[in-house]
Amino acid sequence: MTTASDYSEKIPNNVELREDRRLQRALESWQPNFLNWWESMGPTLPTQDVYLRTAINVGREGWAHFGHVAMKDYRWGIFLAERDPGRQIGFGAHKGEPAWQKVPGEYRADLQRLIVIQGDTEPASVEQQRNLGATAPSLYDLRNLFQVNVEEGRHLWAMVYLLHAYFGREGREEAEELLHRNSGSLESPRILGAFNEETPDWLSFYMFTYFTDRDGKYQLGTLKESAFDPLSRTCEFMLKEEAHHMMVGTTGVDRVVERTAQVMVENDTDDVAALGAIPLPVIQKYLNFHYSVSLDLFGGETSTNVANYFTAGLKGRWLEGRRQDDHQLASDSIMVDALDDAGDGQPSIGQLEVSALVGLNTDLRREYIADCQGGVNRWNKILAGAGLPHRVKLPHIAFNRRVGAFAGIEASPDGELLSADEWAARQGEWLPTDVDKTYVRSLMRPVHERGKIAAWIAPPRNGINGKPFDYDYVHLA
Ligand code: BYC
Repeated sequence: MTTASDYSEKIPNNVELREDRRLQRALESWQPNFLNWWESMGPTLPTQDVYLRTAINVGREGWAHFGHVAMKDYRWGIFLAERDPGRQIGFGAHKGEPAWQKVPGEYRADLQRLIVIQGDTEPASVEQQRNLGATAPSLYDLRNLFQVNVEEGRHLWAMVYLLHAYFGREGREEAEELLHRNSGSLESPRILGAFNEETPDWLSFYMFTYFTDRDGKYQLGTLKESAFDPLSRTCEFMLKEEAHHMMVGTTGVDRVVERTAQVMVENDTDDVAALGAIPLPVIQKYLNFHYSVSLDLFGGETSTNVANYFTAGLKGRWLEGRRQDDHQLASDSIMVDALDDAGDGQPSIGQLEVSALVGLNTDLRREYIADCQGGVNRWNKILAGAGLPHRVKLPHIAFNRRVGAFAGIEASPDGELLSADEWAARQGEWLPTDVDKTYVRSLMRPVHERGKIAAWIAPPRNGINGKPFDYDYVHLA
C-alpha cells in the first residue's frame, strides 16, 4: 500500500524511503549531481519564481499543489501510484501470476535496459528546451515550459529511484550515466534519435510536446502494464503529469494555426510571412518533421526485442486489459508495413504478415498514429472554422524514416518512393529548410510582460488552475 507522502524529507516520497537507509543515502548522494545537472543543463532564463504545480501525493484527494516557487527549490520527489495488493500479471508467459515486487534475475538486463531508455529521454528533453525561456511568447507559455521541464526532471527521478532501489551497483552506475549523456553531444549523445534534435523555437516546442511527448504517453502506457509492479506504479503516476504536456502541445499548435488563419482571412492572403505570422506550409513542414522522427521512437516494424519483452511480461500493449484475445499471442499474426521487393530489384511500399509478437512495435505505432490524427482533425477544424479551404495532414508512414523498414529508402509525404537524388532535390518542400527555420526564429522575440502575447500566436482560451491569462505566472530575476 502507499504510505502518506513524506514531504519533510530531503527527497519527498511515498515509498517509505526513511525505512531503507542505504537506499536513502544512495539517492541523497545522487541528488546534488542532479541539481548540478539542472543548474548547468536546465533552463537558462533567470527567474525569481514560477507558478508551478508540484506533486505532493498520489491519492484521489488531490495530488497537485500550485504555488510560486523558485525553480532551484522545486521539490522533485518519488511518487508511485497506490499499490493494488492483488494485482496479477495481465499478459505473456506469466499471465495470471502475482505481479513482481522484485526483479526476476532472468529479466534483469532487459528491464534495466527499458528503464534506462525511458530515463534517458526525460533529461534529454530538458536539455533540448533549455534556451526557449529567452523567447517565450507570453508569461503563460513560459510557465508551461518550466512546468514541463520540472516534471521531466521528476520523471528522471522516477526512473533513477527504480535503478537505485532494484538494480544494485549497475543501476547506480546507469543513474550516473543518465546525467552524463547529453542531447546532441557528439561524444555521448542521448540514446534515441529524436532526443538529439534541437528544439530551437516555440513552434518546435509545441510540435515536440504534441508528437514526441505523445510517444512518451504510449510507451509509458505499455510500461504501466508491466509485471514489475514498481515500474507499473511509477508509470501510472507519470502518465497523470504527462497529460499536461499533451495539453501544452495540442493547444500550442491550435493557437499557432488559429493566429495564422486569422491573419490569412483578415488580409485575404496565404503569404502571411510578411505579416508576422507563420505560413501554413511552414507549419506543415514542422509537423512532417516532428511526426516522422517520433514514428522512429517506436523501433522497427518488426522486432524480436519487443516480442521477448511482451512474452516475459516486461512491456504490454496499449490498454492491454481491453484487448479481446488471449494476451499471449503465440499463434496470432499481424500485417506490418514493409518494403516489398517483387524480385525485380524495385522496392515498393506494402505490407507483410508476421507473428503478432514481433509486430508489437507496429501495433503500438498504429495506436499512436490514430491519436495523432486527432490533432490534425482539430487543426483542420480551426482552418475550416475560419472559412479556409486549406488543410494539414500527417505524412505517409515511410516519409523521412531513419529506423525500421523504411530506413533505407526515401518517400514523399504521399508515400511515393524517391531516388536519393530526387529526395535531395525535393526534401526542402517537405521538411523545414534553413530559410524556414530562420524565419520562425526571427519571430521568436520574448514577450515577458504580464497579459501580453507575441503576434504569431493566439492567446490561450484558459489560464492555469483557474487563473486568468494575465496572471503573474513568472517573476523574472
Ligand atoms: N533511435 O528492435 P528494435 C518519452 C535501436 S518518449 C536510436 O526495433 P525495440 C518522452 C534499438 O534500441 C518514450 N536507436 O527496437 C517524450 C535496438 O538497439 P539494439 C521513451 C533506436 O527495442 C518527450 C535497435 O535499434 N520510452 O517518454 O523493439 C519528453 C533495433 O530496434 C531507435 C521508451 O522508448 C531510435 N529511435 O524498440 C520526455 C520505452 N529505435 O537492441 C520523455 C522504452 C530503436 O540493437 N524503450 N533503436 O542495441 C523501448 O520500449 C524500446 O527500446 C524502443 C525500441 C521502443 C525504444
